[in-house]
Amino acid sequence: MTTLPLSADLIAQANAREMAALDEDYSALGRKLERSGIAIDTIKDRVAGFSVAVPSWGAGRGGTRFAKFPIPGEPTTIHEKLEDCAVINQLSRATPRVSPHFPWDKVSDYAALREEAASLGLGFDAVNSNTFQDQPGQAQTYATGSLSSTVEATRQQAVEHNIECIEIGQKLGSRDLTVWVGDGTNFPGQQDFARSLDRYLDAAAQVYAALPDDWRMLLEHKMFEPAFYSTVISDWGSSILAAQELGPKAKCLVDLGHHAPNVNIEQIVARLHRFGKLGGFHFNDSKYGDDDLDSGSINPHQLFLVFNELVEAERNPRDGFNPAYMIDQSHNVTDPIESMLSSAEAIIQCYAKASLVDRDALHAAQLGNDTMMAFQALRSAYTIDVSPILARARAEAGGAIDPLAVYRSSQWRSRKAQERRPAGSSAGIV
Ligand SMILES: [Mn+2]
Repeated sequence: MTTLPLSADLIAQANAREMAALDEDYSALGRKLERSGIAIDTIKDRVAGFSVAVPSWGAGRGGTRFAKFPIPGEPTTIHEKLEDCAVINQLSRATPRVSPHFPWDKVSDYAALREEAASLGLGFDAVNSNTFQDQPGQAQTYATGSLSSTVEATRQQAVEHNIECIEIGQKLGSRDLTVWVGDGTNFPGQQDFARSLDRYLDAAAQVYAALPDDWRMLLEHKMFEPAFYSTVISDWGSSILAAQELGPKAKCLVDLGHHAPNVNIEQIVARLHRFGKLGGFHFNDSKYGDDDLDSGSINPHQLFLVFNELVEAERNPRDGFNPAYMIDQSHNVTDPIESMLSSAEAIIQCYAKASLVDRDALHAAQLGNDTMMAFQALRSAYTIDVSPILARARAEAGGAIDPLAVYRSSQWRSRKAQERRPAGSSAGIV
């Protein structure tokens, strides 16, 4: 039995007020698209079939190295986080899965947690391991790294933690393990580049060996931070080499913020797909580095270009193209529910726009070296306002035409502020 957190009547009443305007906008856009030979309902159906996972930790306020500023009513337990994730999904109908993180989301009974999520209309997505922080009572420190540490007992501890995450994930219905390690160096000469990678590969192979047949191991690369001179899995090159060495169940995960500024991420997407190694995405945006800003808030055009490659990839699948999509952001100054509603909208808009690209015209222009018309094939899709398509898909699925307005009118956060214990204000990147 599913019990969603917000009143269905509240959503229905708000939608009733918006419906006439939406009908008008949807019809007008439908006529415009029809002139280009596109049936708007086929795009709406694609939008309705698209979903993106939200991270459990994203439901809480994030922070920087300097501070975290909690808000009243912020969730502090996995149970409260699931409740907030259910609000996001109820309004957006686009985020039906939660990506958990261990040990942050540890509970004693995972079968019960799975049922609790299901009762809120949620399932679980990729499981994330954590070998970049020390936990109370932990035998070995990760100060020397984890899967690549020179200390054998530390590597072993990291391997065992990842295997435990797989076991938990099996109980939760997950099928992916995402592995990001903070391993790296801050000084030239601190570690040997080749031997560090050897140790990582050897330890990662032990985790890989524990994967069930239908699981994937998603390797997340990151150029810097917390290590600032070198990182063991620093870029997509290191990632794909490691994934190729580990085996077919190892894939690469692209976090949009984990690259040098101005890197052509859409080309990386195409490269990884070409070799059957594109396994997943962490959506966010950035201005300077791994800022973890809201998806599409800084560079929505880049997000569109990434989706353009993903739609191309969908048309030319290799090795079971089925990337795990997740939002990975740090909500430092907004209500996390509002940020994730807004981000899901930005992500799906780019997916819808990429779906509108006239691929025959694009490919013909590319083959004919007609640079301007190739560019215009992308530009004309990018400039279309697809928001009526998203709103219609949401409303038909029981979500809100205007999710932010309904969320505000629900007074969810202030009601939760009466019930939930206050969150701590410790610093910390999430
Ligand atoms: Mn990430």
